[in-house]
Amino acid sequence: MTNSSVKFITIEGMEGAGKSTNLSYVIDFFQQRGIEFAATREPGGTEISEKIRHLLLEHHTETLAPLAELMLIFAARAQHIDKVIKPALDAGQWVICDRFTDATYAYQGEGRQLGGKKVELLERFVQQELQPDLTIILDVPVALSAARVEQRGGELDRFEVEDSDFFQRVRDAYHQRADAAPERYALIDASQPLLKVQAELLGILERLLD
Ligand code: T5A
Repeated sequence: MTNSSVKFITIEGMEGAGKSTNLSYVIDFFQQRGIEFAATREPGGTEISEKIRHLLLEHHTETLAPLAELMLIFAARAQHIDKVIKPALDAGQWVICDRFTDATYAYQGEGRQLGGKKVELLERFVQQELQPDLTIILDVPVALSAARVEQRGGELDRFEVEDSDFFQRVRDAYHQRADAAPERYALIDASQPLLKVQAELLGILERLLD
């Protein structure tokens, strides 16, 4: 991967890992350098995909079948790719996305135990050749993730009520993906103080543009 080919960056990690906080840092970095980019998120990023996001995060009186959840995530993603990601990349802009398909491998594949094969099948169907060029994983232990969510307060969404075994599987899946393709992933220890996390992030971004 040459630096000039990097365009599509995704930020991953568990609840409270600091994705939103550090996405703002990445946005500032790009703005200060006058680089054109689109910042977006999943599930969501378009009017319709945000409606699907609500369906996914809200509690319902009936349970959402894991396979239905998976299909909704890829429906939102198909719309997001068509309306936001592809047009931005085609226009020569960078795309910085808060979560993408690595989250599906982690949460649906392993958290919900649907397995990676189903995710892979839909990934190929929906994304075709599209893959992030760089995925930054903000890694925190399960207990710290839970503590940050609790500290934030407010109502827990449909994922946040899952138990620690679910989140341990999610974390393990992120590690396995990073280990399997180190050239595509940058894993940052996000249990460090924010300034240290951002110093590592800065190093990664500077190397990208070097
Ligand atoms: N999902 C998503 C799937 O199941 N499959 C999929 O394919 C996709 C795409 C979406 C949910 O959808 C699921 C996964 C998720 O459950 P989301 O909108 O991405 O959720 O939101 P969350 O991960 O729930 O977002 P959070 O806001 O909880 O976490 P963030 O964004 O990682 O954390 P952030 O930046 O808001 O920080 C949380 C708190 O920690 C502090 C911050 O100040 C803040 O208070 N903090 C730190 N404190 C100390 N040291 C640091 N280094 C800190 N970094 C942040």
